[in-house]
Amino acid sequence: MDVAVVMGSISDYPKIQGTLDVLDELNISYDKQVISAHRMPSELQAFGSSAKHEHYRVIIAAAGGAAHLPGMLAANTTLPVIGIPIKTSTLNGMDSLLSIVQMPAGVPVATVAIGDAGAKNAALLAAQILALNDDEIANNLDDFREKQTKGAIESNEQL
Ligand code: RP5
Repeated sequence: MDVAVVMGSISDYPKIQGTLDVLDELNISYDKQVISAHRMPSELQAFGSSAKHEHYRVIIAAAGGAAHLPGMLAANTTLPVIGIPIKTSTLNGMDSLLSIVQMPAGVPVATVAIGDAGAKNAALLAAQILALNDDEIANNLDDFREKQTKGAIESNEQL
């Protein structure tokens, strides 16, 4: 699999559907699993440490609230980790965003926006990383951008 999609809770699953849809659209292979940083700390460490040997090339990690999952995965691997801050009901995802984005120097997490745009952009950013060494994904990305541009231009017809 090219991409590991990891979420902190099954409650995050519906909120990252956009990630999976974009990965499907670009024909990128992935698998998905729940690994809670706080409820499954040993599993988190084992997954992070073995991710490269499992031949993943990018990790997308979604978490909400005290969102330590992306950062702790990044601490256990040198694969690129993209963090999705889940929109929470209590603090609207600001808690998730700040937990994910404020990594200390030395352990980066590429953090996308809160909400649907972030979920989709996480997949697109993963695709752009993979496209550096994969012509099929590069072509699929070009098609995606072309379609997107065409859609934006054609939206003028609705005015
Ligand atoms: C985080 O806590 C998860 O990523 C989720 O967004 C949040 C709440 O989890 P649940 O209590 O719904 O399982 O670890």
